[in-house]
Amino acid sequence: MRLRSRPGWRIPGVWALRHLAPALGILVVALLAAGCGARPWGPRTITLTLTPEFTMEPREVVVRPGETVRLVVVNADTRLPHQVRSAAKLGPDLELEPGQRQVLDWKAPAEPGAFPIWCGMPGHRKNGMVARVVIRGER
Ligand SMILES: [Cu+2]
Repeated sequence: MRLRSRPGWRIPGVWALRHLAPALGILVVALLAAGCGARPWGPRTITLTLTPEFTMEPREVVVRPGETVRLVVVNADTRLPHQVRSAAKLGPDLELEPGQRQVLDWKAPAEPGAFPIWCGMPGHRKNGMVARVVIRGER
């Protein structure tokens, strides 16, 4: 008696569907995920987190000259208020209550440069509550 393969496996179209559909699904998901990072309809979002360990995360924020970004500042400390201060040219000073979150659309200066930002609460800057905003790249 001859062994017969299952009918579905003989038809190339069905084979292709069975084998390629999952791969296509992954590709579509990957493209969608990538698309979310570079939304053409709004500024990209940068999250700056103020931590109970007296740090700012990330330590460095890189933006293009004149770029507008949606800045989400999160005070992840549930006990203490923290601040984000900088040279006046960079932007407004912020103060966040414990657990508070502020969202602002912020436009980077037009000239390249590097600016420190820090928490102005007594002793916090000295304890490492600092970061750097770097403006570089194409306008
Ligand atoms: Cu602080």
